[in-house]
Amino acid sequence: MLNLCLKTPFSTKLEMKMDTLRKSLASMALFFTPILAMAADEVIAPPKEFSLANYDWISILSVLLALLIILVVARAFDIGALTEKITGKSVVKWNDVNAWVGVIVLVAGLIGVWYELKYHSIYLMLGNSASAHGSTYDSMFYWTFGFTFFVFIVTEVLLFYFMFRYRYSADRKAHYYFHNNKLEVIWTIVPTIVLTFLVLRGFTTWSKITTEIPKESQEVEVFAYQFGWKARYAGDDNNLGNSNFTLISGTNPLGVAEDNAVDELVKELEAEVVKIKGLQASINDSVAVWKKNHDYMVSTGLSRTYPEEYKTVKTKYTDGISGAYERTLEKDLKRKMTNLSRIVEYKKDRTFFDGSAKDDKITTEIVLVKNKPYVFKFRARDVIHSAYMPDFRVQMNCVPGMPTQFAFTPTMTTEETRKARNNAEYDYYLYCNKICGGAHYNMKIKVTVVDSEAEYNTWMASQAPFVAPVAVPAPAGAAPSGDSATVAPVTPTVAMK
Ligand SMILES: [Cu+2]
Repeated sequence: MLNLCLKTPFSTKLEMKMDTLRKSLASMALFFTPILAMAADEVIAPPKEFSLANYDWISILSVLLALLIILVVARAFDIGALTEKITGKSVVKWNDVNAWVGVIVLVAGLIGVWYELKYHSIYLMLGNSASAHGSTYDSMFYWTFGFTFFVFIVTEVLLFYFMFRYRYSADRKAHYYFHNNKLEVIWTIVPTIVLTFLVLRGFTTWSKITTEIPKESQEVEVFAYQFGWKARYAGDDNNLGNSNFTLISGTNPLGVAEDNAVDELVKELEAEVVKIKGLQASINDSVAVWKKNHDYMVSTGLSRTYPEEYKTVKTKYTDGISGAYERTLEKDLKRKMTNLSRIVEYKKDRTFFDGSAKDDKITTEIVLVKNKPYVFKFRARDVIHSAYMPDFRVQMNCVPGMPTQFAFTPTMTTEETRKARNNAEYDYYLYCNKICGGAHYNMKIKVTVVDSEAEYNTWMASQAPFVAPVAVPAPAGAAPSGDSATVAPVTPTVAMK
C-alpha cells in the first residue's frame, strides 16, 4: 500500500519540485558563500559536490523566520495606518518609533564595535615588524587609527543622541538657528590640526625611509616579470653589473651586460636576419609553390574535402600575391636589424660592459643578514608590478623602464619571527601587490633572514654565478653569418606561421 502511494504521479511531481528547490538553493548558497581571503601558500580545495547535508539548515530556517517576522510587523503597521485613516486618530507615533530604532541601531553598532575589537583586533596589525623603520610605520598606523576611532565613536553617539533627544514633540517648537562663527571656527580648526599632524608625520616618515640610505648598504636587484621574481646579487667584486632590456634573451633573462651572453644573442639575431633575407630572396618561388598547391586543391575537389587545410593554403597564396607576406618579412627584418644595431652599439661601450656582471648571482630566493642595511633595486620586464614585504613594512612599485628602490634593515631573523609567531613553518615572502595578470596571485619569492654573515656566505657559495653560454664554433663550411648571398632559398612551407 505504502509502495503504491509512493509511486503515484503526485510523489513524482513532489520529487521534481524538491529537485528544483535543491538546485535553486544550491545556486543561492553558492552566491552567498563568503569569499575568504586565503594565504598565498594555502591550497585551494576543489569544490565539494552539492549535498543537502552540507548546509546548516537551522541557520537557513532562522533567516526565513526572521524574514517572516519582518513581514508580519510590516503588515501590522499597514493595518495601523488603515485604522488611522478610518478613525482619524493616531495609533502609531512614528517619530517615537524612529527615535527608538535609532537608539537600537546605536547600541547594536557599539556592541558590534566592541566585539570586533575584542575578538579581531589581533588582525589590526600584522604583528611585530621585522625591520628597523617598521616601528615608526606601525606607530603612524596606531595614531591614525586612534584619532579616527575616537572621532567615529563621538560623532556616532552624538548623531543618535540628538536624533532621540530632539525628536518631534507637539508641545515644543524648533528654534531657528542660522549661523555661529565660533562653531564654524572650531570645527574647521580642530580637523585641520589633526590632519596636519597626521600628514606631516607621514611625510617626514616617508622621506626618512626613502632618502636616508646608509652608504654601506648592500645592493640587491629584484627583477619582476609575469609571473615571478628573480634576485641578483653582486659577486666577489661587490659590484652589480649593468643591464638593459635590449640585452634580454632566453639565456640572459635579466639582460645583464655580459659579453658571452650578449655575443650569443647577437649570433641568434644574425641567424634570424639571414633566414629572413633568404625568405625574401625566394618570395617568387614560394608564391609559385603556394599557387600550385592552391590550384591543385581546387581542381581536384580537395578544397571541399579538407576545408581547414584549404583555408591555410589559400591564406598563404593570397598573402603571397597581395604583397602582405613581403611586408611582414620586411617588418620582421627591420625589427631584428634595429635590435641588432642597438646591441652592437651597447657592446661598443666598454664602460657599460665593464665585466662586473660576470660573477653576479641570479637567485630564486632572497637571503639577508640580520641588522645589515640593504637597498633593493627594482626593475620590471613587462607590466607594472609592486614588491610588497608586509613583515618588513616595505612596498614599492616596479615599473618597466623606470628603476625604483627601497632601503631597509631587517631586524628579526626568520627563526626569531617563527618563535614570536609560534609557527615553526612561517616564512617571509616578497609578494606582488599589483594585479598584473592571470597568475598574479602566485607571484612571490621567499625571503630568509639569517643571523650571521657566515650563514649568508654558505648560502651564497651554493649559488651558481651568472654563467654565460659558451659560444659553439660554427661547423666548417657553414655560411658566414650576415651574408645573405650564399644562402640557399628556404623551403616556403617553413616561411609562414
Ligand atoms: Cu606582478
